[in-house]
Amino acid sequence: MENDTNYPLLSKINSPDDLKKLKSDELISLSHELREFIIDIVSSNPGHLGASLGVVELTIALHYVFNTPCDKIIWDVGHQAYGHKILTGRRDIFYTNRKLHGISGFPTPAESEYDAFGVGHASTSISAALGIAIASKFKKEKNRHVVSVIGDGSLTGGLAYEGLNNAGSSKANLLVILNDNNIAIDPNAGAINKYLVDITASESYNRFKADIWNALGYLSKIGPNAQKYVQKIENAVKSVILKQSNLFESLDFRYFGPVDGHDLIHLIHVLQDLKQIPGPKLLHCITTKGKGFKQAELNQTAFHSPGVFNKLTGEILESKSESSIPPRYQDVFGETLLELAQTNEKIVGITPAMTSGCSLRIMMNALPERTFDVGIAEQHAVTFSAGLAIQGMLPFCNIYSTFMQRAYDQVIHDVAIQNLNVVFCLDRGGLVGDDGVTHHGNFDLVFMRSIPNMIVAAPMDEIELRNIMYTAQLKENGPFSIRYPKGRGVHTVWKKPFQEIPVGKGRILSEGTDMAILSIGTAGNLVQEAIHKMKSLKISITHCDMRFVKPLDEVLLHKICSHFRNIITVEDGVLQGGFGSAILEFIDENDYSCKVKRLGIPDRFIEHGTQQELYKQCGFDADSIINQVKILVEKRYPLKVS
Ligand SMILES: Cc1ncc(C[n+]2csc(CCOP(=O)(O)OP(=O)(O)O)c2C)c(N)n1
Repeated sequence: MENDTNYPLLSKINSPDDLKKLKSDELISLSHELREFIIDIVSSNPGHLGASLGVVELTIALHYVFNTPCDKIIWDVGHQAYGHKILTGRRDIFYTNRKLHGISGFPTPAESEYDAFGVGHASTSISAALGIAIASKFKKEKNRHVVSVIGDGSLTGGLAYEGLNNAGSSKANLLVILNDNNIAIDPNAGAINKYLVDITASESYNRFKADIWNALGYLSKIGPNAQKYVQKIENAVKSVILKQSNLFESLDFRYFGPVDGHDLIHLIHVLQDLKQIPGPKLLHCITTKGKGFKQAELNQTAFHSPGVFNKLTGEILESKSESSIPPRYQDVFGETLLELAQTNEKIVGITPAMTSGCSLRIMMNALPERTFDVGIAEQHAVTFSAGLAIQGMLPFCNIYSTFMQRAYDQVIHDVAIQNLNVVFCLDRGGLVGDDGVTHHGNFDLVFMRSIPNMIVAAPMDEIELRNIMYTAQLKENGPFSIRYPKGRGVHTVWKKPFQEIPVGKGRILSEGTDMAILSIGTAGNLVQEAIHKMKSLKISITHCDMRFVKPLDEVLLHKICSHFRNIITVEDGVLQGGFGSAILEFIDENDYSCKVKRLGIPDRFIEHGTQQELYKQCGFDADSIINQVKILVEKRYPLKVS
């Protein structure tokens, strides 16, 4: 890209050192180029857009002022770090973002020394930054600065407060930048959001701010005495602070701002000044999500992660609601829950900040008083559901499988021990594709099946999903978990009348004589594809969709295990302790001598790629299943018992 005429400045930035050579007006031109570059690439190679556009100036200012990679910048979630990646040596490979073997969509230390901490889940940056700052103290790296950049949405997560609480008392050198764009993916929920709006609009705070900035303007010139002057100002405005009772000040942070996060030159001056102030401090930056791309500013939720779009018109090109193609699982969940809630008034819907992502939006629009977006707060979502349930409501608590990892104790302690009727709908179960390692929902079958009282269901398609959701609300079942994947189902006509599915009852999809394949969830569709492709091979297979990992359909399993010597299990989840392991346990406990080959996700972290590419990589796409069948046949195991 050297000397690219479209990007005359950006094409010369190979590391933050190059950035530091630019003059003020060039830095501003660079911010325009960086924005254009992100829009250009993300329009054809989809990823997160709005968040990165919103922090273009902040990104340039941070790398201009701080000495990265020695100084550490920790991006919360990391979906806003495209500019950071491009400025830190990954410009020419940015087109591989989120693709198989390409760069990750999130900061990843293994990818670059500029990625100070691996992220993907929200609200971790303050705790991580504090750890890094304290470690630097131990290592006597006195000049290292540590910066956490956290959004107002991520500040709704409890972990952020645990970090603030600890950091405030630690006196560690730590700068938290609150990137406040007044939205998460959907409009931000909760009282913190209101607090941030209030503090931004507050007159006395603006006066306080003016005092601080006047002093800071002075600080640039006085350098080493900065601490003394800040102390003075603090004393002078203490009464204002106390009256205002600033949340961050009360946690022993020095609060600065709010500042305009798009005024690059001012931002640079502010950061240079803050560099001289020791201890924990927070800079409140106001930004616009999607800044500089009109459609992204106007429709911030859709442009959080828009898919392919026309970079000139802003039209999103991948239609998300065509009737001629199977529906997205998330929409099946959303529409089905509304249908059920309309006849069962105990049902309430809960999401931790994924109202659009999980399509709870459908119920929220129709029944707003029975639908709750609780912020990025998975632990709270679960315990809140438990509270609702103990009073006789029936919460459908929808949490992406990967984010449910956060709330494991709440599931056990607050729901399962009390055997409460909470239906956990785990969206994005299994390999999610391009979001990669931090977002795959690979562990839920394992961690849910080990909890007493928990029913663990994984429907194979969208009709089954509807029927299992219907079943879950028919009677008091105790905790009931239903997992389904990212992406689309297999039927174009799916809104069929509800049918109850007996809990723990699997189904036989095809009957054959050579071997049995047992599958759970949507991996069953890969088995069906394999069987279809194998027709010419004349291998005759029984395929069971087990539907439930717990309770297992023991009647069906006795039948299968007494009839077949060779069994293959297939799951879109980790093999260690998962569905296949449950089958092995059954075989062992019942003294069967079947040989079981388990296909699923191996014991390593899986990176990004399309779902199909990753199924293949893990060895359970249709072709891998066929290969496994052939291997078993070729090994000439006796195919049937006796
Ligand atoms: C624990 C967890 N829950 C949910 C998400 C999904 N998620 C990704 S970005 C995001 C919104 C973050 O909002 P904010 O911090 O304000 O950043 P913005 O996108 O507005 O820049 C959410 C909910 C996540 N990454 N981690």
